[in-house]
Amino acid sequence: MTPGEPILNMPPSPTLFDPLLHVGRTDAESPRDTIAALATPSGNSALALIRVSGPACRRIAGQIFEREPQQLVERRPVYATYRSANGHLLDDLVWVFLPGPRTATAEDTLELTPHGNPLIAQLILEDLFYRGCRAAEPGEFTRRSFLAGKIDLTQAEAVMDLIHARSERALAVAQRQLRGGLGKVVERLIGELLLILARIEVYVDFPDEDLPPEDRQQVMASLREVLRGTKRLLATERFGGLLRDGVKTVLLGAPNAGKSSLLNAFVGRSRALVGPEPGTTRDFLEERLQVGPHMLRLIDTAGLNPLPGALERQGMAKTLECLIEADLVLWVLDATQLSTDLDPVYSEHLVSGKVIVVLNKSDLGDVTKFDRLGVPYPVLAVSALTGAGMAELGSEIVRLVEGNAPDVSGAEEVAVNTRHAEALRRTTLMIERVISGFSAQSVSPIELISSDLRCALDALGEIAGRVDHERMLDALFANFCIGK
Ligand SMILES: Nc1nc2c(ncn2[C@@H]2O[C@H](COP(=O)(O)OP(=O)(O)O)[C@@H](O)[C@H]2O)c(=O)[nH]1
Ligand SMILES: [Mg+2]
Repeated sequence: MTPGEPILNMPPSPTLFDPLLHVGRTDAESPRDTIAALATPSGNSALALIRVSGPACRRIAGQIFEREPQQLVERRPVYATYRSANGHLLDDLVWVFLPGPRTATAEDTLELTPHGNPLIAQLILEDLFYRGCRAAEPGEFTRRSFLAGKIDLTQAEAVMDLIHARSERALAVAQRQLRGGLGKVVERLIGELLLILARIEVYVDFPDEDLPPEDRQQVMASLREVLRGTKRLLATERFGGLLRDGVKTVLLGAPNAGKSSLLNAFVGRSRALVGPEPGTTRDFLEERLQVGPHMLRLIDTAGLNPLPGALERQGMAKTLECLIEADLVLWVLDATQLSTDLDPVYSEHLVSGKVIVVLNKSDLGDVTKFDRLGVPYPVLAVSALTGAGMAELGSEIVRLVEGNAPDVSGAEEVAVNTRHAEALRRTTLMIERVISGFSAQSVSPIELISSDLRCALDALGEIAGRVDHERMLDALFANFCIGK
């Protein structure tokens, strides 16, 4: 790389642009804004990425890199010097011009890769704004992708999930959703519902005719099938939460059992205070850590002292709150003074499938005799001090978390978020209403049934961001004739 004129010798940005040197939008361009933003975090790094999208990209790239807009190199990286509109050298960088519609936003796109200095990025952005771009709103590139029909809403959400995923498993599910995994499942359900609607809707226009019993049965069978589908999707909500928010894991136990030591052993450093006198931990503290393919939010709590002081009592109230919200409980027992006594206030929140009993201080006691603890949870002996048994504990945690994984195999594996779940609950409700409307005891008028079905379709359509299903309906109806 040939270093250009040093950045620091440039005049400060307010005086950088000569107002007489105006280069605005040309009339030929469509009224749609061309947006620009830094796509990488603002900070010092080897490189930064600036994205520009919109109709002015070609003109602006032509101006900056001094080429005829029609003769821009397309889809290939070009190394060049970036000069601002008033002739200042801003950086040597690589740029790529991607003509629409074969781009993420379907618009002409320009990507610039300057050196990763926030000052350079800022100067380049100011120059781009001066040349007619405006600052992109948060998520605006993805939004344009969605509006252009390049991705559905679930894929737009998956972009966010992918960026924020903190575990391998969360990444894998986000990747699948980004590839349209969830969208496809939802589309299939929509397709089935549309067929049902088409089948019964013809009778709305012919009130004298009634749905023949064999059609009625088929419709019922299809409805039940769709209902199974929506319920299967809904069942993935909990796992979706574990992936997106992390597995809220609470260390519970008597004072001195070694809860704080376990937290430290997990995170591999001295995070929590540890001490021989009971009641060291008064407040709870949380650490995020990776266990296998999952992200755990491990919470150390105040010990459960049967005779607490005032401050300890407050700490224990917090422990109870954490316990109630926990996805997973590590119930820590001291192997040298074994007791599974637990105040019912706490024990009532111990649910099989989300509790592991951790026999700590196995380096001091004979753990073989503790097979007979008589608790309905898996029991593992560990030593926070020596690290013995910690790997096994990790595996057991992963096994329990995976126990929540939805039972849908392979390519269909998806995990819905709260927005999807809310729409799915409405869909389920509507389909259940339709099914009972069809049942022998309470036959609803066909108009009512069809309107409920449309509500179910709308709710499902919301998941993918599809609001208008009329067109698809038209196409479908065209293939139907009365009596079929
Ligand atoms: N020998 C041995 N001592 C431990 C072990 N884990 C914790 N301790 C000790 O037990 C005491 C209480 O530990 P701490 O983590 O503060 O317990 P907490 O009150 O449950 O948070 C400290 O003196 C620790 O050093 C262990 O696995 N082996
Ligand atoms: Mg402690």
